This record gives sequence, structure tokens and C-alpha cells, in this order.
Amino acid sequence: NEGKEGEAPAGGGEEDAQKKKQSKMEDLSFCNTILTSVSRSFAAVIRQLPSIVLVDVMIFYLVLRALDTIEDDMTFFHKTTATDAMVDAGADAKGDATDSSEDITTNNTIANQAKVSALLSFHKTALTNPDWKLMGCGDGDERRLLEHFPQCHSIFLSLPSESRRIIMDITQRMACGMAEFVTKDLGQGTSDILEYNRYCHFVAGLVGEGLSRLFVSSGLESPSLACELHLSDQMGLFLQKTNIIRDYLEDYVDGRAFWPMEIWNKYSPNGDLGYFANPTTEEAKNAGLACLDELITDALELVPDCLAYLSKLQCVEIFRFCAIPQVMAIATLEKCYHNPNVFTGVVKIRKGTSCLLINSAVDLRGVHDIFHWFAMRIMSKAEGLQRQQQQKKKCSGSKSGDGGGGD
Ligand code: RWZ
Repeated sequence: NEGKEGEAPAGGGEEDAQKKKQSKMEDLSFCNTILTSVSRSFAAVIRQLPSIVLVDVMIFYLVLRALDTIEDDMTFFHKTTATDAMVDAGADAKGDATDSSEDITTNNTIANQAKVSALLSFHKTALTNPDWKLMGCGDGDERRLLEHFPQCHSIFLSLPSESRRIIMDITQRMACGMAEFVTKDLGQGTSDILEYNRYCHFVAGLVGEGLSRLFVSSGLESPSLACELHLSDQMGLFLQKTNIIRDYLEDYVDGRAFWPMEIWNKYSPNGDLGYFANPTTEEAKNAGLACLDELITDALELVPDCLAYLSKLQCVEIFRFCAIPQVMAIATLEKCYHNPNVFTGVVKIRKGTSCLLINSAVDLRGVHDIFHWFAMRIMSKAEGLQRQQQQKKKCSGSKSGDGGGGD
């Protein structure tokens, strides 16, 4: 895409042009390396995309990952930036937040204010100022991504203008949605299913919309795909809900939980989401499992729309890019169903299983078969549990007048 954006070297600038090309190569190499370090699995599916969309999707991922790192940072007021508006926000916050930290509430409020302004200005700073970067936010490779953001920006600038427009639009709308949730106390999860869906729409559903638009603008998919906003949203929701279900413990101990109270409240007798974490009693254990199963059932309702979206794809590589995370998600949900490990540690699908899934997710038929197989396994587990419960009822209260044959 380089020639397009008019970097015509004015007379005698051939060496300059050479240098620019060299540093562009270094920037692209940085993006490729950092992508692999922040997400092995996404790097793999992105890398098999046709070259006309590959870099666009890669930059889309890195930009949103940078935004996500800002959203996740819990001590935001400590951060400073290289540029304008955010420096002001950071400076204000620093001035007020004394190191004595007597008032944690005040510090959190300040941190949240700084975070909200960082999120709301992200598209105007990170995506318009080529020197923008953020030091000391997040850890490890995510921190490195933000500290070296100009290298990402350099490749962003070389994308076609329509791709840049799409990435900017989605980034701005996602940031706006994230900002709405920063000020909410998520220690006890989201409130109702509507709010749970809304959060998932911002952080994942919009990704689906952006990807559809990038596919269409590359010419690899039909323009009508960009109109399937509901289907692309549901694709993102299915992945996000699966992560939220699986990451219960990790998110809960971090103080940012997403399980909707409208659902978990039915199972927690003390009105605390933490009731399910590391359960010691049989009651707590069973309550957690019942709640988990209901959340999984809610996520499964998205499956028909996910299959409908996949059925509209024409390009095989794009199909695989979209289908692989989906089959991983259904496998994860099956593994989580009624699994007490969700409440004590991490649940991961076996390496052999993921290899098999990657190899089968080549066409709609393969994906259908995988979804059917895991849906059947979930169904047998559910039926087994139901039989168990009926058995218990019969033993304990045969005099209770319950006719027996439940549904
Ligand atoms: C897949 C091109 C990290 C971009 C967004 C996603 C930040 C919060 C995390 C970039 C699958 C997990 C990655 C659900 C989309 N949002 N949720 C591209 C990104 C699920 C992907 C990750 C969301 C996202």
C-alpha cells in the first residue's frame, strides 16, 4: 500500500526513501512479533489470512489490544503520556493523589477519571498523533505494545484510507462503551442480562462489525456481509461470553467480574458472587455448578446466529479465521459445563483437541459437525444430571406427592 499514500521523494531523496522503507520494515516486523507475544492463537489465525487483509486485521487487533490494556489497568493515575491532552489528565490526577493514600476511594475516583479521559481521547491521540505512546501501563508484552505504539501507528498510516476509517470508527465506539463501564463497580459482576450483553457488545460485538467491514472493503467478501450487523455482533458475543464464563475466578479476584447478577443471584444465598469461589460446602459447590450451567445455556443461544454468519462467508481463509475461534469456544463451553474446576482454577481445552478442531474447521460442514458433537455432549451431561436429581427426589421425599415424571 505504500506508493498510494504519496511519499514521493523530492529530488535527491532516494537515500531517504530507502531509509523510510527500511524503518517501515522494522515497524512491520515489530507488529508481527508483538502480535505473536500478546496472542499466540490470534497471531496464527491472522497469519493465514490473504495478504490484502492480513496487515489491516493485524493492526486492528493491536489497536484494540492497546485500548484493552488501558481499560484493564487498575492504577491508572500513575501513568503519564508523551503527548497533550492526556498529560493534562495525568498531571491533574498526580497532583491530587498524594502518596499517603489515606483515601483509596478518592484515588480510585481519580484513577477512573484519568482512565475515562484516556479512553475517550484514544482515537484522537493514538490514531492521529504518530508519536503517541503510553509508558508503564499494563505489564509484559501489553506494556511493550503501548510503549512502542509509534511503530504500530507507522503501519496504521500505510493502510488504505477505508481500513483506517473502519479501525478508527470501531475504536472510538468501543472506547466510549468501555468508559461507560469504568465508573461502574464490577466487584459483583454486571447487573442484569441486558447490561451483560451490552458490555459484550462493546468489547467484542463491535470487533465483529469492524472485521466484516474490513473483509468487504478488501473485496474478498460480498458487500451484503457488512449489513449483517446482528450476526457479526452475535459472533463476538459468543467468544466474549465464553471467556467471561471460563475466567470467573480470575476476574472475581481482580475485582472486575462480569457474571450477571440477574442470573447468579438465584444461586447465591448470601448475595455475594464470591460464594462460588473455592467452595467448601456441598451446597456452595452445587449452587456454583447450577449457575455456571445456566450461563453456558445462555451463551449457547448465540450458536444459530454464529453458524448463519459463517454460512455467508465466501473466502476460505476468512472462513477459517472466523470459524476457528468459534469451535474453540464451543469446546471450552463443553469443558466448563458442570465443571467444578471453573471455581478453583483454570479450564483449558487439551492441545490434541484444539489441533483436531483447527483441522476440521475448514468448511461449514466441518464446523456444523463440531458444534453438533459438543452440543450432544452437553446434552448428555444435562440429561445425566436430571436423572440424578430425579433419583434423589424419589429417595428423599417419595411421600411429598410429586408424581415423579418431570420434564
Ligand atoms: C480479533 C481483530 C483484544 C480484534 C479487543 C480483537 C479487546 C476485549 C477482549 C482485539 C475474541 C477475546 C479477542 C472476544 C474479540 N476486547 N475480547 C480482532 C481485542 C474474544 C476476540 C478477545 C473479543 C476480545
